[in-house]
Order: sequence, then structure tokens, then C-alpha cells
Amino acid sequence: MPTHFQNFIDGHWCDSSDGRTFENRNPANWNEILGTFPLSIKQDVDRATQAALEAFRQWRFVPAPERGNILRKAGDIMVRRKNEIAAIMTREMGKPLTETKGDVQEGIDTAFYSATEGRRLFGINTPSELPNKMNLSFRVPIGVCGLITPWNFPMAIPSWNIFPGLVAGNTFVFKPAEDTPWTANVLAEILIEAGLPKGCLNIVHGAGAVVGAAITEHPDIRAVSFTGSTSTGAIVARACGERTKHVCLEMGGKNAQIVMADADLDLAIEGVLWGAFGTTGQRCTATSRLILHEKIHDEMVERLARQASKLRLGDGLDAKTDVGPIINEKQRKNIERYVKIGKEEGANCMLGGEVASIGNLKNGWFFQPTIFTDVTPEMRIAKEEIFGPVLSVLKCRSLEEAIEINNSVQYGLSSSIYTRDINVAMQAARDIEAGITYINAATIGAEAHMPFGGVKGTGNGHREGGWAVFDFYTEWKSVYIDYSGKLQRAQIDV
Ligand code: UN1
Repeated sequence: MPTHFQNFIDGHWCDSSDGRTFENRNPANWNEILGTFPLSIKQDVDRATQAALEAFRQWRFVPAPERGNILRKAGDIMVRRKNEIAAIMTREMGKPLTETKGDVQEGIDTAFYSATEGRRLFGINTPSELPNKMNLSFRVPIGVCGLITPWNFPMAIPSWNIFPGLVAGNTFVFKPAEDTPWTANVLAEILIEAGLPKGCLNIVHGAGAVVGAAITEHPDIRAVSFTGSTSTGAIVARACGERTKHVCLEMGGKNAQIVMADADLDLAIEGVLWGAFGTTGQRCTATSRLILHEKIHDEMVERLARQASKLRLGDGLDAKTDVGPIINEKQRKNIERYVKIGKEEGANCMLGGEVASIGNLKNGWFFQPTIFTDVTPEMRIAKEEIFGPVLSVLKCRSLEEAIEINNSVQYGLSSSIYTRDINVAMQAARDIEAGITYINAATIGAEAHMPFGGVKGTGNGHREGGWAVFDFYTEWKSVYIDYSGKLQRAQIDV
């Protein structure tokens, strides 16, 4: 019998109201059932929201530095449990242990950063335009926040919302991805041990169309943070817009690495191998386009393909594995579909392009690292997010052309340029349309204390991470203190 896991509502572990469940399976070995989880319904979201609302009435009065202390303890617990959590995450998500340890580390970094931010939730004071009057402004929590997260960073993405959100004084109703529900329950265990009061974090497992929808529609949930596909993000945005809820959207990417003729090619090859095939290409920040200057194009492609062909596919628990499985069958089918589209469009599939199912790969959702050359900007494989180990290589003749190709897609999350020329690097940093630009580094690897998010079709103007995330998780309160003892009329008695 697989282990049965539960929702976490009002400080208690509980089943869904109608008792139904779904299975959590290992993508590297589909026959392995890791556990069953509640397939929840709207009533469960209602109960969780009620608990979060009641908890908020107390939690908002706890001083922010004290709220931060709980996060510091959570960080300590995560340090202690890091290897164990990474192993759980590798089993349910598939990426290699080195990467799942990095995912937990991103949570740890966020915990410690958020903890100290409890002492730094700065407001702004300004002079008043009237005498004997003082103007203050400070941040206040919003209330109950809904959180809908994807499966590719099961600890980092929930952490970088929940931790700052809690420090700011909010409470949460959290729906984790159905492919990675176990890591979410571990996060609840950590916060319970750290001393988080009941009701401050509630977890409701289940389908996006049911639980996610109930979160976006619940009148007592005042803010929703969503990370996932642009198509689902549009549904979330519409539901929240109709109800005037705050909404933070982190959606697709079609990130490019540009390599100029003067670049250090060894470094650029290492960067693209990591950016395109790390996490099996399943990051919003993954490198899915490589824009090469024509002078180094042939050499770089040839060397890159040689090295990419040596990447070892396998179970992420095996220390020799470089590239883990695709998360599930549906995603792998989608990747296969895009490879077919690329071939039909006339691109040259010069490496991979096939499902990998030999030997110990046969029971998992593996796909070969794939490189397309002769890709032109109008092809679908140059424009659409594939979310897998598929790299499209394009050619350019100048920096201007490289930037034009980079900016020709609807997305704008991450980007990268390899060059030894500081002027070229700075021009690219200024003109590339993306929330993040790396110079002489891969498109992946954002740090927890920096703003994270994208422009154009990737986001809606908010940022996660660092100090910027507090703009989403707080409201501004302006306070005017008149100590003149008489009526002073702004704009009139001046
Ligand atoms: C994501 O792909 O959804 O910058 C998040 C990175 C990681 C986070 C990725 N720190 O690649």
C-alpha cells in the first residue's frame, strides 16, 4: 500500500471532503507510486480560507521581526533536512540530487533573507506641505494570499512566496503542483516545527481546474501568486481581474544565449550545456535558443553537439546522471510534438530528437538532449516555449541582429550574452527585453536576494525574490499626523 498523504488545514492533516485521491509517481520509474494525495474540492479551499482568515486576525499583530524568527528557525530545519528533502524531491520530480539540493538551498537562502527582512520592512516618511504635521507611510499585510505553484522547483518557488509573504504578515492557501505534492507537505512540516501558528499556512492538494479555480474565485483571498504556463496564467489573471484581486504572474520563457565572435567559446559551451539541458530544460529560465555569431557558428555547434551527446541520462538518485526524466507523459508528448514541428519547418535536427527508452530508462519519461540548427526566427521552435531539452540554434551577423532576434519573441524572462567586449555587454544589458540578463553566464541560476521575473508575455510587472517581492505581498498605508490643533486644509491653506 502506498503511503497516504493529506491536506494541511488549520493546523491539522486531513483528507479531502469527498475522500478522493490521486497518485504521485516517480518520473524516472513510472511503476513506483510514492504516495496518494487528496484530490480536493471547493469545500476544502473554503475551509482552508476560513482557517487562513482567522489566523490572519492574530498573525498580523505579531511583530515582523518575531515573524522573521520563525523563518530563521525554518531555515535551520531545512539545513538539517537538506539531503533528505532533496532525495524526496528527486524521486517525485526527477532532477538529479545536485539540482534538488540546489532547489532546497534556494529555499534556505530565502528563509534567511526573509527572516532578516522582518527588521527591514522600511516605510518612507516625508515632510508635510503644512506646518505641525507629519507624513508617514508603511507596509501592511494584504490578508489571505492564494499560491499556485509548478512542479519544476517544488521547494524554491513555494518558499520564495510563502516566506516573504508570512514575514509581511499574510497567511496562505497553497495549492502545489499535482506532480510534486510531497515536497509541499515537507514544507508544512518544517514550518510546524519552526513554530508557525495554525492556519497561517494551509495546503490543499488537487487539480488546477478545481482547487486552483476555487482559490482565484474565493472572495476572501485577496492576492494570488501563480507560476506556470502563459495560457493558465491568462485564466488566473481573468478570474482575479474580475474580482479586483492582486495577482502576480510568472509565466513562460524562450530564453536565448547570445555568443559573439570574441567570446570564450569553452565558457560559452559550458554555459549552454547547463542552461539548455540542466533540469532537462524544464526551467522557465532554461536556454531554449542559442544565437551564434556567424564567425563562430560552425565551430561552436560542432563542439557543443559533441559534448551534449556525452550527457548521461538516468535516475536523478544515481550520482552519474547528468539529465533526469521529463516530469510526465503529457510533457514528453508535447516535446515529441515540437520536434516533429521543427523537422516539418525545415530545421536540421542534428542531435537527439527521440524518446530515450533503452535499458534502465525504459520505465521513465526520458528524452534525448536535442539540438536543432538552421533555425530561423519565424519558426515555431524559435518562438514557442517547449519546456524540455530542446535547443534551437540561430545565426546572427551583428550584435544588433542578435538583440533583434532575442527580442522577437513574446516572452522576456532570462537572457545571456558571451563576449569579452564590455561595451557590447553593456549595450546588450540595456537593450535585451528580459527581466534578467547574464553576462558570460548561463540563463539559469537566479539568486534568492535579487528580483526575479520577466517582461512582456512572461509576467505582469511584479517580481519575486529579494526586496521586490515585498511590493507584491504588502499594501502601502499612508498616515498623516496633524499636531497643529487646528483644521489645516491641504492644497488650500498653503
Ligand atoms: C524557474 O525556472 O521556474 O534562475 C525558476 C533559476 C532558478 C529558478 C528557476 N534559480 O534558474
